[in-house]
Amino acid sequence: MSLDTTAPHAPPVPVQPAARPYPHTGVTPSGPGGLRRSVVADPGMCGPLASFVARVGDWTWDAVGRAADLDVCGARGADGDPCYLSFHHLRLRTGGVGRDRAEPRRVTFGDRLDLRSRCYDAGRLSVLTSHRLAFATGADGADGTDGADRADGADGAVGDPDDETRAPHPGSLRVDVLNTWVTRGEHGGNAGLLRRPPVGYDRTLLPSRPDALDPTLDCRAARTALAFPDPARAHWPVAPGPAAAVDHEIDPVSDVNGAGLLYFATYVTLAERALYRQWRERGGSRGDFAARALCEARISYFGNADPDTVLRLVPVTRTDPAEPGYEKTDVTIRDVTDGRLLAVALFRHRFPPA
Ligand code: YXS
Repeated sequence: MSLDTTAPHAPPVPVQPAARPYPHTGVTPSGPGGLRRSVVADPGMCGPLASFVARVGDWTWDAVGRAADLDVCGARGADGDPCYLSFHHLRLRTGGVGRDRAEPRRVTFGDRLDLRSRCYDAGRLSVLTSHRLAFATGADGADGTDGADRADGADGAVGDPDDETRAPHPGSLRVDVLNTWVTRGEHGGNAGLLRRPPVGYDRTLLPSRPDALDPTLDCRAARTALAFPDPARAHWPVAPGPAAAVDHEIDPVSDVNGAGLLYFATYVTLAERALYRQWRERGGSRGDFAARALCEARISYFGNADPDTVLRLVPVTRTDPAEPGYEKTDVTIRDVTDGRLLAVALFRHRFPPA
């Protein structure tokens, strides 16, 4: 290729070489059951919320493996069958206000992130992992709970920065994940998973879970009420518009993980898709949907499903009467055939970010 040397070019702007890569795999132990990890955001964890959540899942398995000194990916029960550290409950909360809110969709290629994770014993067959993720340039130590969230008392008080139960600070988000060891029952299939610990799993290596991180009561309530308990927002009216139920045939191309199970991050994709469809039916634009700031996402997993299953997702959206751009949506996911409840999810969004 020859260059056109006659064109009136502006003098070239010197381009600085990209900074040297952050230590991608920089992981250091940090107290009982804990670790600290330097992360450079790569394309696989950016964009869709589910991609980010999937990465949190990988971090979770890795953290549990290190804390419990176990090969989580190769775990097997006494009968030799695989045991999976299945996702039972996930709660993601973002800290900060307006455009500074540290939400997953803000993460882009090359961002330097500081991850602190701690695994707790949550019963004979369960592990609770608390992740705190901060943009490396952001603060993680000042009081940054969203003012409105704090005012309604929903996100907890801000206090001791080492308190594992506190709400996220500005520039940081936190994800608490409850995992339970499961295996397939004697008939195989995904519908009737059984609790089963793998050989070599020693829960005594993990510190005990703080009571404040126990989601069990909320999950039990969500299972019957089809929404997580939320007294502070109980007065919010249901947004007018169609109750847009979405049927989804499990897609073997995208929905199933390497163990043949409906992947935990797929539930997030499907629930968000139901939200989006409802948003459009209410007259919302694509751009506005993407511009909303995610304050919280939460999901309880009550069951799995085989690949030939049709799922029905029903989103119910409520709006803050005092701030119309502030919405929460509860989503149920069921097996259409027998009505079996597979999951209950919650999303809280603010629009527009101020
Ligand atoms: O009443 P108690 O105190 O005994 O408490 C009950 C429930 O309240 C509580 N519980 C929960 N706690 C937190 N989160 C929940 N989602 C939840 N659900 C229930 O636990 C106690 C026992 O509940 P129960 O009787 O329903 O348990 P179960 O033995 O009948 O069923 C437990 C599971 C885990 C087998 C079942 O919930 C299940 O199949 N959940 C779906 C798990 C799943 O498929 N996750 C997504 C895929 S995981 C994934 O993608 C991984 C990468 S992997 O490849 O590993 O699968």
